[in-house]
Amino acid sequence: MIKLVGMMDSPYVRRVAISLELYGVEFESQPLSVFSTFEAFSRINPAVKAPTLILDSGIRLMDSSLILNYFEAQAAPERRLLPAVPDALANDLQTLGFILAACEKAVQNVYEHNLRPADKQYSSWGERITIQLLAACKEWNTLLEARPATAVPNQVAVTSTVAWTFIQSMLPHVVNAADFREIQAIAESFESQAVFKKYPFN
Ligand SMILES: N[C@@H](CCC(=O)N[C@@H](CS)C(=O)NCC(=O)O)C(=O)O
Repeated sequence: MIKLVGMMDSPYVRRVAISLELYGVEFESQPLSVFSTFEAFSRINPAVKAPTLILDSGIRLMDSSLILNYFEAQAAPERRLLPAVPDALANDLQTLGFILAACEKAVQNVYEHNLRPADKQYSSWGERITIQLLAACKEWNTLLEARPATAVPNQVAVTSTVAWTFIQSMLPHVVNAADFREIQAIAESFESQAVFKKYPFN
């Protein structure tokens, strides 16, 4: 059975889990932490990156977008989470790019403040990642406003929802939900769906 290694407090692990469920791919979740279970994780993947996905063949895939590329490529047309038409695909990939940039800057912000001792923090780096995070959220919100509303999850909806839940759980003092109403509304509506509740942020 396919194994997904990593915890659901990672937006990257969570986007893979929810997407696999939507693709109809069975998998076993192995909730190892890249921090508290570093040694055990490193025995599975010496690079200690979550998510790591182990195929039945033993091949180890990492990076959520690469993992999702693999499953999107073999999904039945009605299960695909990205559009097939190039212009629509480019549009969705643009939106995903801003969401993932925001996510990366949010993770860097959390690491900077939670992992580095206060006297070792580098303020101009902290300011830079906050500027980048807020700028990416602005583009993300604007791009979502331009999309037709849908209750059917696609990759933009999945990634937007898990990224926003992560950001609002970890950095509500940095990213004010009231400034990004479209992202907030989409996250609220999808978090109430069963597939998102099956893999809660924790
Ligand atoms: N671009 C990667 C980012 C994955 C990532 O940074 N995961 C974090 C957990 S949220 C991690 O592995 N952190 C440990 C580390 O970077 O050392 C993806 O999409 O999977």
